Amino acid sequence: MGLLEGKNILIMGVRNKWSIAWGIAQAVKAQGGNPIFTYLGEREKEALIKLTADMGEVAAYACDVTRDEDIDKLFSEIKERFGVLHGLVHAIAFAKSEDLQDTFVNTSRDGFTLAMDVSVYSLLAVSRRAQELMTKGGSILTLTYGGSVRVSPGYNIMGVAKAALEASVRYMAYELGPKNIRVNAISAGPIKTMSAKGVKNFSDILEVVEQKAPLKRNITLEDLGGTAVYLLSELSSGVTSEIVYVDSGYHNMGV
Ligand code: NAD
Ligand code: IMJ
Repeated sequence: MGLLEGKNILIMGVRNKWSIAWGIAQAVKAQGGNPIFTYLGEREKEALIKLTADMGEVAAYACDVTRDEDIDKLFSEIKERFGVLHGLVHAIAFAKSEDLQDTFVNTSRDGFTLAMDVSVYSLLAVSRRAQELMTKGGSILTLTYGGSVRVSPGYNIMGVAKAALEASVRYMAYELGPKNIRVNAISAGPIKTMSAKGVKNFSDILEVVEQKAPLKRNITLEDLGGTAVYLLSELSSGVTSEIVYVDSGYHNMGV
């Protein structure tokens, strides 16, 4: 028996085979869970079809989280087809690339709003609908980065967005706890995905982790998948409002 046998788990944020959401989806599937996917646009749809080719029949829905109509449609389709939802994985973030290059103080009002909308508000927007379908309790999981609590040069507005995301996890955990819906975040160490592409000196960052972190290596999609399964399953039944670091222990090091 798998740890997620018979559980319907909505996974938002698969873009390609390097995506953290894809690593989590594979781990969910391996534990007998039923992943339900969303994708952003046609390009992502193609990639998702290829990736899930050997998973048998999988449900996949288009959803741009900046559009309320997309989110409403998604949850009415899930309600009709599956009835109950047990888990939700939110692995979505976006900021304008110029806001990840220029200095933080120069962030435009537009750029600030967009990053907060896609990377933070979307968690509330989808969780509000998801809770209605989590009639047997549930587990909501999002992805954050240590740039929320320490300065990671260039992370800029995303650091501020992740701080707001982590605070949102705590407020939502408090509000949804009475319904036995848990809300947690994984704070992942740096990992080479499309969202890390173009980050200045990313390979230097990976090297620093390898040298300094207790585990002396970078994290993998399998590391993230394992912790995600734990947080989505009954193994973590007493855990909510937590920011769980999966970063080889890097965040606990001093000089
Ligand atoms: P990724 O690029 O594979 O995933 C990001 C996803 O966000 C993509 O699937 C993209 O389609 C989706 N997205 C962007 N705008 C959207 C919108 N408007 N509506 C719906 N979906 C939208 O990169 P990833 O690294 O797997 O990122 C997943 C999460 O992990 C993000 O929250 C990221 O901040 C977080 N994270 C990444 C790292 C890292 O080093 N890669 C570290 C810690 C946390
Ligand atoms: C992103 C920017 C700057 C420094 C960074 C990152 N470091 C790491 C990341 C050190 C690890 C990756 N990360 C944790 C993210 O959350 C990335 C989010 C992101 C990335 C892009 C790149 C392309 C784009 N918009 C983006 N929006 C959000 O146009």
